[in-house]
Amino acid sequence: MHKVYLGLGSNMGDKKDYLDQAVSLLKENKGIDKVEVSSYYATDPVGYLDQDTFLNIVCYLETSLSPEALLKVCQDIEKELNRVRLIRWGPRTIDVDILLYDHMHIETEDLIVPHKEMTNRAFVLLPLMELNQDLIIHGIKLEEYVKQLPPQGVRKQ
Ligand code: A4P
Ligand code: MG
Repeated sequence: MHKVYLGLGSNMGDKKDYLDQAVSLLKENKGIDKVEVSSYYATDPVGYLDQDTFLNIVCYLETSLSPEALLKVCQDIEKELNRVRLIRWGPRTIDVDILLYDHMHIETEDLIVPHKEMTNRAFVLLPLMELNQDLIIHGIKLEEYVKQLPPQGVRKQ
């Protein structure tokens, strides 16, 4: 079984419901064994700022799926929940990103793992800390990244 962390975010409509539906779809998947979910975090938008507050969570999975197959599962969930993507970093019903997959480093056209922005983003690192404080990313402890984060609007719900 592979140990995987996913980052989920929503900032349109009933955000909590979109996140919960995405978690249910992950739990229903035959290739996914165990799903643990962080608290919900209300977070100020990063990147494209003129948009509504996000609700973010991180999920821990144990899965037999390959990284590519898991990416397809994430993208199918986005499709099923009718994600509308008009602006890069813009509003979305649901975004499901692969953050970490075992200790693998992947760099293909479709998939970069660890997720390329995760170490700069409080809305990813704080829920991730909640699930596993001992993670090491690019040889650096998760808590070291957290210590160096600029103050960002991230409120545990
Ligand atoms: N891709 C590459 N690596 C990965 C990966 N590890 N996981 C590729 C998932 N996908 C990966 O992503 C574009 C392409 O990235 C995909 O085709 C996939 O093959 P996308 O999700 O289709 O497009 P996007 O979401 O508009 O772009 P991107 O770069 O994924 O955006 P981010 O980085 O996810 O940023 N602020 C707050 N507070 N909370 C948020 O959740 N999210 C974003 C989106 C911006 N600001 C935010 C939040
Ligand atoms: Mg994405």
